Amino acid sequence: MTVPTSFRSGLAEDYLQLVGDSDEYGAVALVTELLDAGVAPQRIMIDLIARTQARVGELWAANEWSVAREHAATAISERALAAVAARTMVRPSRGSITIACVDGEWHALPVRLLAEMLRLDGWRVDFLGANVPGQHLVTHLHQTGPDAVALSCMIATRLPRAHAAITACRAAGVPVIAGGRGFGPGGRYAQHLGADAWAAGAEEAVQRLARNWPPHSPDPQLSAFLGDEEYTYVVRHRGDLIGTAMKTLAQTYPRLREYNTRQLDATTEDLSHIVDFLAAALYVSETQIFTDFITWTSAVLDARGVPPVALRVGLEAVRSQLHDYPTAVAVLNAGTHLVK
Ligand code: B12
Repeated sequence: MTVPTSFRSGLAEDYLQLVGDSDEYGAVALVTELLDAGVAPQRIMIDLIARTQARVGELWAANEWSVAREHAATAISERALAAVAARTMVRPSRGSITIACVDGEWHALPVRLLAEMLRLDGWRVDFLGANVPGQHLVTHLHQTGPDAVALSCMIATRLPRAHAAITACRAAGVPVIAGGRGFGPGGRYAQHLGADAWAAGAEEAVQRLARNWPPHSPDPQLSAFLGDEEYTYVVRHRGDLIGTAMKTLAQTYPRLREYNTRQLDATTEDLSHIVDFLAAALYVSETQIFTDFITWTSAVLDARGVPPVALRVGLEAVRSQLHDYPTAVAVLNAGTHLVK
């Protein structure tokens, strides 16, 4: 049998088409054929399934695929991943690792992929999935005593919860490896929040955990600003900030009065994201959390035909309520400058 070193041309497009057409059997058959042809399961997971998911995200962001189509494609990729995993059992030869998404984090597929990659490398994996509340995670760690915990945060708004979970895991004596794009470029915020290690993706995590684990980490150098007064104010008044901003928008952005219920709901969600990303930026003292979010939101709104002025007045409607909070105002200003 010849072992292909790369996929045939057009394979990625075929797989994208299958998940986009909700063809679950076709997608499972395709990955099974690849395994039968001798392709390494790791390559199928990383180069086909993960890469396609990134493409699905781009298609959703560009408004070419609906949310429903993205959900269906993701559900099929979960099945394809499960099919690969079911056919590649490995006897555990390393320690045990608990894998979880932090509280409020719903991106379970990236960590499912991480789990399967670590299993293939000989780890005994305890996979807890999406949205694991910190105190339940710690109770579980006390009951099971793993050698490591892998925490995922894909959206920066979950960083305060990630910090609580990291702190609690370390206090329970279990070292933490963090990952997911929520931890910022190069995992900068993971270090800031006290994680013992960080990895960009599953392959790097496999390597990182295979050597030098448990790590010898000094006490983390936490920022003095974590959870300061401004952060506390924004979080405590989240509902009021969003509600008042909606009322202000009705005055300052006349088009809002013609919005249907769906558009009004979407606007409320956008304002919620503004407040939540602002809170995360204040928590970690990193304006970039907010400016990255504004860059991303601008592109998403643009693809949906929403003019930049709508985002600008939304930002102003939040800022006008925060006069007494100079850091919050500075962060909002940095975001507003990016809206063309
Ligand atoms: C599917 C999906 C969803 C699904 C998730 C379902 C599921 N079962 O996972 C649902 C519908 C729930 C969802 C919701 C949202 N999503 Co979403 N989602 C995606 C999508 C399309 C694919 C995710 C995926 O499977 N990726 C495949 C994996 C393999 O990608 P990966 O990141 O390379 O994974 C590696 C690393 O992240 C790393 N890693 C991850 N965790 C960990 C942990 C450790 C310890 C380590 C070491 C490594 C590690 O290892 C992984 C494997 O190599 C992405 C697009 C994308 N590019 O990923 C958007 C995306 C992540 N989502 C996004 C957004 C905005 C959201 C929402 C806020 C949307 C909304 N308006 O509600 C919500 C937030 C929900 C929440 N609070 O968690 C944005 C994030 C943008 C940003 N600002 O950062 C993205 C990038 C889409 C986009 N192009 O804009 N989403």
